[in-house]
Amino acid sequence: MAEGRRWCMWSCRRSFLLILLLATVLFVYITNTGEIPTDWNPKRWIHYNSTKWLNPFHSLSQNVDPPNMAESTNTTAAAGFPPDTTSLTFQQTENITSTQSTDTTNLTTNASVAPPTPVPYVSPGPYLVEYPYDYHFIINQPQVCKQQKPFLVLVVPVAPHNRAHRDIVRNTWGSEHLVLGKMVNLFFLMGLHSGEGGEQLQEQLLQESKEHGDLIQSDFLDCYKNLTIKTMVMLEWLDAYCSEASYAMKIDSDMFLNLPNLINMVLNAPKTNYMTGLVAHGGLVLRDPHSKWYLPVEVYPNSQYPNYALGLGYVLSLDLTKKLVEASRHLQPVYIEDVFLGLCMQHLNIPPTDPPDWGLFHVFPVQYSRCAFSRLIATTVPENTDRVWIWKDFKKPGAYC
Ligand SMILES: *[C@@H]1O[C@H](CO)[C@@H](O)[C@H](O)[C@H]1NC(C)=O
Ligand SMILES: *[C@@H]1O[C@H](CO)[C@@H](O)[C@H](O)[C@H]1NC(C)=O
Ligand SMILES: *[C@@H]1O[C@H](CO)[C@@H](O)[C@H](O)[C@H]1NC(C)=O
Ligand SMILES: CC(=O)N[C@H]1CO[C@H](CO)[C@@H](O)[C@@H]1O
Repeated sequence: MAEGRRWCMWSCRRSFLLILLLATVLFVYITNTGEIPTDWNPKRWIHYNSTKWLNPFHSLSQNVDPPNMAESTNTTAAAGFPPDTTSLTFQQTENITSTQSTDTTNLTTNASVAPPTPVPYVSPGPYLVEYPYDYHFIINQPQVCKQQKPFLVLVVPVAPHNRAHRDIVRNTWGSEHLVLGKMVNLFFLMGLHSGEGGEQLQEQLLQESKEHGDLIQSDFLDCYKNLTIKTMVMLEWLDAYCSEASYAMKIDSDMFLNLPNLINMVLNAPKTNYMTGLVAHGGLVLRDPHSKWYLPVEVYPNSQYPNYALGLGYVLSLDLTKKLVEASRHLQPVYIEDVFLGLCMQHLNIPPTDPPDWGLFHVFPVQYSRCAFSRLIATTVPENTDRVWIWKDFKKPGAYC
């Protein structure tokens, strides 16, 4: 199957030039950049994300920047990819092309540049993902939105093996389907399990899907580095199967969500071109190769990202799904999913909207109290908190504050 995909990558994308371009880019990465760390450290994530979004409020940018963030002065107003970068890449491509045309057979012996035929798969390198690409849904719920006509669709990205997280969500905020008279549907989105025990897990997923009817699985490899693929596949799915809904929210499985407050917010929000959440203003591009969110200058030359909504929970009007998918075709698919959506929004010239109140979305865990949680929309919760207990306590009748 993998071979099939690789072959398809080759034949479907007719353009030999493109492959060569990717090969060049890969070559440049391999020679110029370090590995990014594969571990996943939530504390660093929180630190980094909070750094990004705190900047505008506390002018902390100079104090809390990780080291090595000082960046070239060459930042232009437009945060796209300046012509310089592109032309540089193309120059190299032409160079390889001409080498190839005069010396076809010997190109393959220089295997570090282009893999030998007939396995022409070319990795996009560590900072870009394989998107756009014709991924397919293996588990799908094509009828749910058509039949239930939700006002709001919740999509929770989750790893295939993470049944426990799904069950917690199903037993807490995911259990609410009619909120303030509005229909809400919940879906879990995943890719293919990577590693041992794939077949058995797949059986279990099919069973779970029969039981709950809320799983969506696409055939990309599910791993942290592929989150951008997950997000784009989510948008494609929403556009294909839930385009009649008014709003969608992407929310991580370890969050607490106050649905009535969310519904209240969107009932007073614009109906189109609307995206909100915890919007990072002037987020800095991390240039330390050891950072979890490192991006080399070659991939993104500006020192700041355009405004973007942090990935832990953001809301968008459904009209945006199609537009974002279209916009993504014009951009380099960087692996940092929320940043990539920010770049797509910038391409569309639609800035993300700040929430009506800064207390509504929290990236720092909020200590649980009925009063505090009654005033927010979404928050991370302290590690090792019993989220089912919180939920039960929160749903008890009585005054919140
Ligand atoms: C690549 O291009 C540069 C400048 O265009 C040229 O000097 C160099 O000889 C070329 N290399 C090859 C292998 O064609
Ligand atoms: C390929 O390289 C070999 C030596 O590595 C050489 O003998 C041969 O002539 C080259 N073929 C072409 C087409 O240049
Ligand atoms: C991301 O998914 C693609 C498509 O399934 C796969 O080829 C690639 O290896 C994955 N990336 C990683 C880092 O696993
Ligand atoms: C960079 C590199 O390895 N170039 C080699 C490509 O292959 C030709 C012929 O086999 C060699 O002469 C080059 O040195």
